[in-house]
Amino acid sequence: MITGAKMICEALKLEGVEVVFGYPGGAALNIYDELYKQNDFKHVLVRHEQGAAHAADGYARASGKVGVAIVTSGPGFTNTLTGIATAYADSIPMVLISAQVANSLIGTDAFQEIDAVGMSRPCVKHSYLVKTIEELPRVLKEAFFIARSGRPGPVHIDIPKDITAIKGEFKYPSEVNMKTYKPTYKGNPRQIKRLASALMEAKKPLLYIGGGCISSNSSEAIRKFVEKTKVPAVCTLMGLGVLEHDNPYNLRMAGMHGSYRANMAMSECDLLISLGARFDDRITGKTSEFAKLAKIAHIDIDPTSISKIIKADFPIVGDVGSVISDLLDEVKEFEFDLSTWHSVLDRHESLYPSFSYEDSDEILKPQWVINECAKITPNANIITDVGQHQMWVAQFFKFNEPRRLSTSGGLGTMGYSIPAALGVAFAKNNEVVLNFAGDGSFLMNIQELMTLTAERKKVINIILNNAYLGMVRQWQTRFYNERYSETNLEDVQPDYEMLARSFGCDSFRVKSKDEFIKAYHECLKSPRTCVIDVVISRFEDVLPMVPAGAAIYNMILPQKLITKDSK
Ligand SMILES: Cc1ncc(C[n+]2csc(CCOP(=O)(O)OP(=O)(O)O)c2C)c(N)n1
Repeated sequence: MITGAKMICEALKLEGVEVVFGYPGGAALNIYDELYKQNDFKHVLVRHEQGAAHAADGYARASGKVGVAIVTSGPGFTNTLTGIATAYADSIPMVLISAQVANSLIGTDAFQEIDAVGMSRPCVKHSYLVKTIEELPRVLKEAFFIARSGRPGPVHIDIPKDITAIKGEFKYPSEVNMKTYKPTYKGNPRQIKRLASALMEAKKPLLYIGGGCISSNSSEAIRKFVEKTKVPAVCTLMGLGVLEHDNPYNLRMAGMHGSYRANMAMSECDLLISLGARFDDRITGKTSEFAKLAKIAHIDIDPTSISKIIKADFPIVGDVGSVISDLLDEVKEFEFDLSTWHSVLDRHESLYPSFSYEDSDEILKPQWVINECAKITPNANIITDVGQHQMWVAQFFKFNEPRRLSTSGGLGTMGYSIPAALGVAFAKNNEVVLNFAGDGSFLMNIQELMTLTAERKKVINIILNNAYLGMVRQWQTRFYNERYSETNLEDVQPDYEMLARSFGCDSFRVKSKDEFIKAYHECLKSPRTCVIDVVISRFEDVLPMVPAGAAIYNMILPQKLITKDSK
């Protein structure tokens, strides 16, 4: 017989958990007492519970394993909501354990009581309130299973304090048997055959690669498919890295800030095969104009996402890797001749290369900084925050592998990047971990710099500092007649160099190319977490841009095409 708190630790050990991010408090004291006594996994004390959830999320994205966070009741839990919603929006596997007031106090407005399950329900894949010690082992087992299987996502377990104190028998189930939850991994053979016939007839087929290709580890199967069939592919922000940057069939990112060629391919194709993507409005633009000439194949493990936004002609429920391999088997004897389609796409590319910007020697351009980092550290693990800098990284860093980019795509959560980078640093020991943030985003969870220092983890943080909430400023420039309402941060910024130093980081402020390169090399040599505050041009816009609600072929394009991203 062991206590509920001990059961939690035993379950985490049996699940192979290496690291847990958390923050203690009254209702969580029994759990924290048990954590103190064990050596099976590491607990990392973050400095804010939002950081715990984002760190677990970053760890999960980079490692492919389930991220775990533990927090106390009431405000401890509510502080994690943005983090679990962020993970939910991007289908990231996570188990969040929150402590709750004792069972006898639930419903009495007790100190630090909150209806945690009621609050988490809309933004988790599943949630549990544990009522008895007997059910605890099963709940823990199910939580990990649900988080990582099917379409992954966060699972929340709320555990009252008395349950963590009383003892029960600990028999950890070896299997999960839930009648109502059985993900389908194998695609329907009849539908796959139908799609294969359509593909062999298509003149302008196109793959549309989403984050599901990364969570299902399907990159290799997709690369094989592309190599054999020569079908070109566009990707979403979440699908970056599934194809190598320079793969000749990689048309790069599509959508609001996608390339001209990718968006025109979407608009002109006659068969669009969506792989683990969800037709987000940042991709489709005006839905009535989206891929109007195409038959749509929608392949996804989550049946509820199919035909949700755009009606599918070929709905296929299944694991992307498995379905695409089966599809390849059906067409592998066929000789595809897509040369006319490729020459159309090449023409688009020669008109507006993906991606381009106007460089300067007077003032640092963010695109140049990102390009330079890609040159110096091509294999870095990248984290971004949210804003213009995020889109520039997506456009200009060269992603050659899946799980190299951790970014909040679905929810667009500012404040994501420092804690997520902490999680990535745990997943990718001894590799370069590089975080790009804007000056606005960087302040939102800056306290986690302290955690990085305390844990002796190294992240290189680059602040692309335009002294604006840049992405909002861009919309104000273009759609609000330059009324910069509450976005100008000039003269009201902290001294980032001093601030970073106070957290124990190495820090630099740079204004020129030479200074940047020198500082970046210093950071690579340093054992500590580093911050480079990079003063960039203030009015740079992210282009191309599709105005909200417009068709994706209606892009605002760069005026002058001077510097293409360097190969
Ligand atoms: C938590 C949160 N609040 C507000 C927003 C809206 N928002 C999106 S981008 C942005 C500006 C980001 O500014 P900064 O971090 O300086 O990056 P930049 O766009 O300048 O690269 C804002 C306010 C958001 N995405 N998340």
